[in-house]
Amino acid sequence: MTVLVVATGNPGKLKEMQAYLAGLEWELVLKPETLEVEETGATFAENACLKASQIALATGEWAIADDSGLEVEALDGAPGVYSARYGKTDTDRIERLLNELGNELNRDAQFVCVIAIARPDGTIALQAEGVCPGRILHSPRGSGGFGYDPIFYVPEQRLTFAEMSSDQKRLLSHRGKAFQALAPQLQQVSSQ
Ligand code: ITT
Repeated sequence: MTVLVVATGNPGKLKEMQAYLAGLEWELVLKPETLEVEETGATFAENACLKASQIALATGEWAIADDSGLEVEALDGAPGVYSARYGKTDTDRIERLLNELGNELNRDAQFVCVIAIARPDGTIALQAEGVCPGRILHSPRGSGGFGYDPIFYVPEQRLTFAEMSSDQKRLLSHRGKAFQALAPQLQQVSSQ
């Protein structure tokens, strides 16, 4: 089985990525904690490719990275690629977002995720994007998931991501959609 380094330091993402990759012909290995990549890109795609490429080059193995974030319409797309840097903890980030949005009536938002897979020489083999539309609540609801999940409400399900089971979030989420788009190629690449 080919080794695939999962290039994330976010435990919430890691858990979800492991679930999407289970059953494929890859031997999943965690990124060494000390190996960090500076996210200098202006887009999710640039940052996903940067992380996958640099971790692949540093380890000499295949690597997979996820760059994702929340785009809020009334905030002109913020926090976007800065979602992780919007505050120190998940609670701080949620509080800041709710403060900035205040009583704004337009609560429309979307989660975006780009997944990139790099070969051991750092070149990108696969890339896919997934988007999940929703709304920002006025206060958090639910205890599952991670990050902004408690304030991200999906109207069709009448639930926040944090109120969904992991299977439900997996089917609907931005990350789920990116992995669904990658699935056929993932199978091919992993069995080469
Ligand atoms: P790595 O770069 O090490 O993977 P990170 O947390 O820094 O971890 P990003 O730069 O991609 O990752 O930032 C994404 C941020 O967007 C993340 O920290 C969360 O706050 C948020 N986010 C992404 N996907 C999410 C999800 O499914 N649910 C809730 N919040 C999410």
